Amino acid sequence: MDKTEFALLVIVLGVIIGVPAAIYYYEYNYRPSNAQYILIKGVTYEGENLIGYTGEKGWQPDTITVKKGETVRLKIMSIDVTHGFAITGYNVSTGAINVGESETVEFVADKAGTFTFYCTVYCSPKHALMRGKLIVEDDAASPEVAEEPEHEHAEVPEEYRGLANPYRDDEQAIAAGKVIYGANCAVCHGIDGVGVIDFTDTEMVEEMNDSYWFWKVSEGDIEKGMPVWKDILSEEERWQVIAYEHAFSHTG
Ligand code: HEC
Ligand SMILES: [Cu+2]
Repeated sequence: MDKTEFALLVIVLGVIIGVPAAIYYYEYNYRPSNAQYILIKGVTYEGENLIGYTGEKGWQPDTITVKKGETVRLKIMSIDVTHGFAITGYNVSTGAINVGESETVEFVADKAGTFTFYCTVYCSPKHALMRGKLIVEDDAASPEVAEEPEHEHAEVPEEYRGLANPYRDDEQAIAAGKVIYGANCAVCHGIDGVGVIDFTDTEMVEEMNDSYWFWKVSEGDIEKGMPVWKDILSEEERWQVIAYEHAFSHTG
């Protein structure tokens, strides 16, 4: 092989290997994806073990806004301790994410509205505060239509009818309910009872009788993102937490 032949070979090989490599590199790193890409960092509120970290706590950012129909790609990163990420109303959940690691989830924002995202791993005593909002805007809808949908209360099924809360105004039970609420419910319903719905709204709360509360808390509402509690909380605990939730609309 003389010098010219060798040079030619190098060029040919360079093209054969280089072109696909360049295309792959471009596709992977630069090609404008039509997915809306958002990085969300999880930082626990009890950050004593966070040497050198001076940023904000909780989910960063804690509000994300996308357009209806858009493909959304979220990269969730645990900054300090293990967190998990899920969105109510959307079938999005990462499972546990170890410190310094990240998980990427992709979904199509096909439902307009405001959805709560929250931490699924107990990360500190303030775990319940680890939540944020996904706002899916619907450009097509007029402002009136985009307003909060009418909040309707479905009919209680037979097996849950005619129940009465044995602890309605029982101070001790309400105190016990407060603890249960903080650990299990506040993540979506808010420490102050204002979250996915407003438990301080007396009119709305009055529409729900004890049977209704007990049914909803026991069986949940998977469609809307309310978990099932009957296998997690005893009957007594469910009534206690209901007694506590009820107090939001009477003391506030
Ligand atoms: C993962 C988030 C999440 C958690 C945790 C959660 N809820 Fe809910 N809950 C929801 C959603 C979403 C709804 C439906 C809101 C709606 O009707 O628009 C709901 C609805 C309810 C309702 C019915 C309200 C109505 O008007 O129909 C009750 C009662 C309720 N939750 C109680 C609880 C209690 C008690 C706990 C804790 C044991 C709890 N929730 C924990 C998300 C959650
Ligand atoms: Cu957490």
